[in-house]
Amino acid sequence: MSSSNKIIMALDIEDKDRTIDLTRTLAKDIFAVKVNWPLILSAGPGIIKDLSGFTKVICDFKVADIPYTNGLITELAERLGAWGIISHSFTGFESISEVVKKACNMKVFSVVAMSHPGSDMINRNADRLVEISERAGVYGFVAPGNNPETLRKVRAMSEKIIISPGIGAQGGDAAAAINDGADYIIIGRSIYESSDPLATVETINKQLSDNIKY
Ligand code: BMP
Repeated sequence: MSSSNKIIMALDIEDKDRTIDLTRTLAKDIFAVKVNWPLILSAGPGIIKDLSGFTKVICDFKVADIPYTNGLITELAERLGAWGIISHSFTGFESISEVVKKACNMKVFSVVAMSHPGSDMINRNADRLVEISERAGVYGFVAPGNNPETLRKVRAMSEKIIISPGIGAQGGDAAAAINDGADYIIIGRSIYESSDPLATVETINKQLSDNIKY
């Protein structure tokens, strides 16, 4: 539809054909798709290339290893055609730096806070994680769209792109997350489990254009 599309579609599904169909159908109304281990492990890594024919693909690999291994994972994701990659940052400056170094043209998003119950351990360190990620030169952050206080804190610390999960199935509201500082919202189940995913995306896009305050 337009470059103002703000939905990143989380494809945590295992059916390769359905994934391709969904992406083809939704591509013009979303910003990107996000692929995670359930899809990669069931459909195989070639799905990244398949989907990148329709839209941008963000590999949600939550990279969290020593710098050397992080570098290998990053190079492979780039070779498979990913537009972006999600890495953890709690592993430290050297580890996240290696992802940035090996990413070349890929955008690196660093997880600085999470959306699930029990994520307080990582969330209370969000400011340190933002600081090392900024220093490493990441493109943007992952911060929770269902936790306004933490999301606003991350937004106050940086002007970089923030992508926010936790919308719908995890209780967050799409427009509220954008108003709290997210640039894009990550949504999975409430779209792909709905009876009409395209109509659901169109409804969310309308809610966003009606309710975003700039
Ligand atoms: P759903 O809308 O179905 O809850 O999906 C959210 C997606 O965002 C999942 O792919 C999940 O792995 C991811 N995610 C999350 O839910 N919370 C986080 O803090 C970080 C994530 O990447």
